[in-house]
Amino acid sequence: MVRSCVTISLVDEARGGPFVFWDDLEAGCRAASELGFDAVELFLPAPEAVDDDTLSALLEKYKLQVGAFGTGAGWVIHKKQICDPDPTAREAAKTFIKSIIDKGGKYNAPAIIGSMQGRSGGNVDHETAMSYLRTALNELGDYAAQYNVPLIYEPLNRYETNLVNTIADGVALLKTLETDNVVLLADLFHMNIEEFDVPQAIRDGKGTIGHIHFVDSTRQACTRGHFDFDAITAAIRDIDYDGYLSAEAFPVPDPRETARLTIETIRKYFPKN
Ligand code: LER
Ligand code: MN
Repeated sequence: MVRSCVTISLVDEARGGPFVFWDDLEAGCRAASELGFDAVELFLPAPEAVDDDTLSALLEKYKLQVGAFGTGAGWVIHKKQICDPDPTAREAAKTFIKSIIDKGGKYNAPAIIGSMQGRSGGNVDHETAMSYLRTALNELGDYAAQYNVPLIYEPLNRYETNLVNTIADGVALLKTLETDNVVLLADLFHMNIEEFDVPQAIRDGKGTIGHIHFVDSTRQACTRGHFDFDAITAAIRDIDYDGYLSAEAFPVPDPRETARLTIETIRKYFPKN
């Protein structure tokens, strides 16, 4: 069953980024719950930014799950990436991601690797960068398995990485891994830039897509762009997707309206019985 999710960012350095609710975890959870979301996707500056008792109490109070924890703060605040030329820095990047995986383990929530993947360039040629990426995904995928959750890897558009830009390249990458515990994140915003045909790319990702950033072509809420959600949701249904549709969107015109339009679109195509 498809489940609904909305982002909450507590990362000051990510301001201006595509997150719906900001700064106040309880206010975000309250709004998510009032609007009928199943879960929240959390962007924390570091795992200890929210203590476990506080988070557990909020989830219980507002009847929410955590859909996933983002690791983007590892890049925007701590400047750690898994393709760094310096081996010590690569290890530090993996250590940060492990700390987010540990945090998620308490909530049955996977971690997402997006901007922390980095890119090739400078002293790191493409093949070397891909080998660093594979090494990290193997290690971190196996690490996440102790919590019975996958590790989520996100192809990004060409302006954010030059490693993996499409779902097809993501599928090919997964085939080269030793671990079977990594899934792909299909972010419709990145796909709008990189894919020939977004619904077909979703179909081609069948069996590998474990999380979806559900957003319109403008990176605003569904209906505030030119996507054909009839076609996109038909593809999501065709692949028997049963993960989260998560609103990672600019809060335009405001956070609540962004969340409302997202859940309205989710409910239109995936009504609750
Ligand atoms: C994160 O989910 C994402 O989509 C990236 O664009 C953030 O840099
Ligand atoms: Mn995304």
